[in-house]
Amino acid sequence: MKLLSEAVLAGDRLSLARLITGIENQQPDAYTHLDHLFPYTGNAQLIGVTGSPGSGKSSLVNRIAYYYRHPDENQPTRKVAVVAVDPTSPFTGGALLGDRVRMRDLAGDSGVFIRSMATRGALGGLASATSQVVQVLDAAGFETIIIETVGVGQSEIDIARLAHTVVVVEVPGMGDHIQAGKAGILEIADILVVNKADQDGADHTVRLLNQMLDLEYSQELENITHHHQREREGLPAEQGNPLNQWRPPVLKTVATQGEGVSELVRRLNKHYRHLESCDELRNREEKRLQNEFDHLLRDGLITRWRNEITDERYKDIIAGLMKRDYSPREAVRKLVSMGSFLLLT
Ligand SMILES: Nc1nc2c(ncn2[C@@H]2O[C@H](COP(=O)(O)OP(=O)(O)OP(=O)(O)O)[C@@H](O)[C@H]2O)c(=O)[nH]1
Ligand SMILES: [Mg+2]
Repeated sequence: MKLLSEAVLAGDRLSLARLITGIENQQPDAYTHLDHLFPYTGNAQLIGVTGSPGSGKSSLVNRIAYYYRHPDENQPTRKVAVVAVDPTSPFTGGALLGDRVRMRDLAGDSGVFIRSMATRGALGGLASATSQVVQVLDAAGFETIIIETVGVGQSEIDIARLAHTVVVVEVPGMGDHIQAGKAGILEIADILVVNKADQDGADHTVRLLNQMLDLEYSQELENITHHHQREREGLPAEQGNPLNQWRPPVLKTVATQGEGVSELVRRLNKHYRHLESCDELRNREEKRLQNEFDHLLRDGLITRWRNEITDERYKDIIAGLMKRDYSPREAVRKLVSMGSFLLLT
């Protein structure tokens, strides 16, 4: 039973691909292998790359991966995996244009593994499937795992939460778009990239983004002043130490030429060290695991409850709600406090 997960641990690529397919298809034995692999996870640096369609994410991810494989002198090479998640595409299997581009540069390198994933059913399912695929790659010894996803909607935010560092890719001349998507960008970006900097208006977009960040972080600055004042007065630090704040840098890249990529990788690594130094790495990991556990627990309890009661009983409960005999919240409270899921009075 353990064979497949052992082969994955030993670095067998075919087994790795098979297990990922099993997870995508929600095969029960794939989950058993995932359980075997769990003790070997938690080591990889996870990078999320998101942005509008066509902004150059795949080209950039390709360059980042290549850079980790061929770093500047005195830097160790790293094994890199790429998971390209496309919430809008019903297809899967590595047929995306970006992947073909990638294949050309990175083909034949056993230190690189690239995989595309697409929507199957609910988006929440996609986020958890991505999380599981990342766990497999982590256990398989990939030191850096890049998760690429389109847009900045809720599904991307869920996927972004998996990553230690989130890169949001913009392109020149997106002023109005930036205004509209401001909240989403600021919520998730650790690093902002203006790609296609070979096109007009790149500097303008960089300025816009910096202004946006200045507004956001002037508040942080006040918090820091407040923090120092408390320190001088010998008062204990308040929760959420503002000195832990990271102001996202805004970088320019030309992904097609590889310009700006070494600086981007330098900042990626710097952000990772920043997370380490303020214990944020542990906090994020804890939050992530807690989230996953809560989700599974909820799913598990719902499944168990639905297996225990008949469809008729379920309809009765809903009918009670329709008659306003009890509210949904009251119904849940009663069902849960009774320990048995069978009765509702
Ligand atoms: N001029 C210019 N073109 C670029 C640059 N980066 C990417 N492109 C081009 O932009 C197009 C889209 O690039 P992709 O890397 O596929 O963009 P993407 O964001 O992954 O696209 P989707 O996955 O479809 O959302 C391609 O034709 C690239 O060659 C750049 O820095 N400058
Ligand atoms: Mg792409």
